[in-house]
Amino acid sequence: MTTRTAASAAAEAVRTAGEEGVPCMVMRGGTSKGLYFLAEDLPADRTARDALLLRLMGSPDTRQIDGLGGAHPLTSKVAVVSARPGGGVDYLFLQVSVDEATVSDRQNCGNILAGVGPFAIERGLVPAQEGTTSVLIHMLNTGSEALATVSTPGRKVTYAGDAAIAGVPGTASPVVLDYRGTAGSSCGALFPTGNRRDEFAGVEVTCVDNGMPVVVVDAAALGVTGTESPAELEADARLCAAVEAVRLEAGAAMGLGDVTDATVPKVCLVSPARSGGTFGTRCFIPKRVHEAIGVFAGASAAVAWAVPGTVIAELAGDHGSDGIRVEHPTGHTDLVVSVEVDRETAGQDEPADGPPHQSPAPRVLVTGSVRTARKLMDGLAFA
Ligand code: NQM
Repeated sequence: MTTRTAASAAAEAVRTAGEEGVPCMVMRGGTSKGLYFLAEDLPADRTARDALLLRLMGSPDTRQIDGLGGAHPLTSKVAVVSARPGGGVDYLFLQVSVDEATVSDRQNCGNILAGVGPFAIERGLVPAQEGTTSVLIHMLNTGSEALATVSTPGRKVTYAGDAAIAGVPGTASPVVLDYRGTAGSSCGALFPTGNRRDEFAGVEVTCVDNGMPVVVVDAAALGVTGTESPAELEADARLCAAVEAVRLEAGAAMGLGDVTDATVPKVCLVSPARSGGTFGTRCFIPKRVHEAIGVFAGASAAVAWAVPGTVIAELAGDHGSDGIRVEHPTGHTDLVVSVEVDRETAGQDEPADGPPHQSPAPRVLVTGSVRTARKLMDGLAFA
């Protein structure tokens, strides 16, 4: 399509959606909130689709006052879902920028993912079973998969339940998620630089990708404790500049190219646990600081913690356990992350003489979490 035709297709898509509306479900997924669409209800042309989504969200505008977005990256998200030939569903995650006219598919979102199973059942893409229904979700952003188990008593999705997740008031029905193929799914390798430690912009880091490209840094190395609030961290201009300098160098070394305008990699400041968890986190996503932590960002940081030789491997915690409690600004996220490592030799320097260690590369065996989701509104969205 020429630029001119793409622009007029975009204008036409927005005009039609302004008059007729677009079928849309608003859901909370985990600690995020977003708009869920069937792919067939959005324009197939990308320029037209993005123009429509920007208009629906009210972007660009720091308040998103003329749209459905919540004026924060965590509430300016979109799931596009369709039946997958051969079974299950396809899920494309789109991050709609709040204050810029951009829509990005460069990252996945494990929180919005929590609503995809319920949405797919509600829209009839997957038949509900008695009791629980499993939905195999193919995550298009990373090419990995999630098996979501959704409560469906009486063959109907139920959102009421007794599962609590930190960062969300009250309780809701659990959505149990098992992930497959997350290791290296964005960057091609679990440790994308080939190292367990690197130095970027004068700071020692570990670059890791277990579903999300993450640069893990010991908070102390950046002169903070890791207990500061997101607002305090965002107000610290020195810190934000240091984080961004590290991120730009790390992103290139992780094979992500120039990440100036990209939402990945995230930079996760890690510190000792303070409330009985495994370790504490403050996650730059990347300009704002997460009020909790992304599921895949947490699962990636967990790998860094579990593997000897990384910048946070020495943090306290039971390294024999697969249950990992990631502390964050509004509580904690429980994850199951099991990594096979050779603890005797992994991370050690190669011997100066004699044959190199034959220790196998760490292998992620299991990654899983429990999230909740809630249907907030189902109807037509007007552009
Ligand atoms: O890491 C926000 C979130 C996310 C990402 C972000 C996420 C994940 O909604 O799996 O879900 O990091 O931009 O928590």
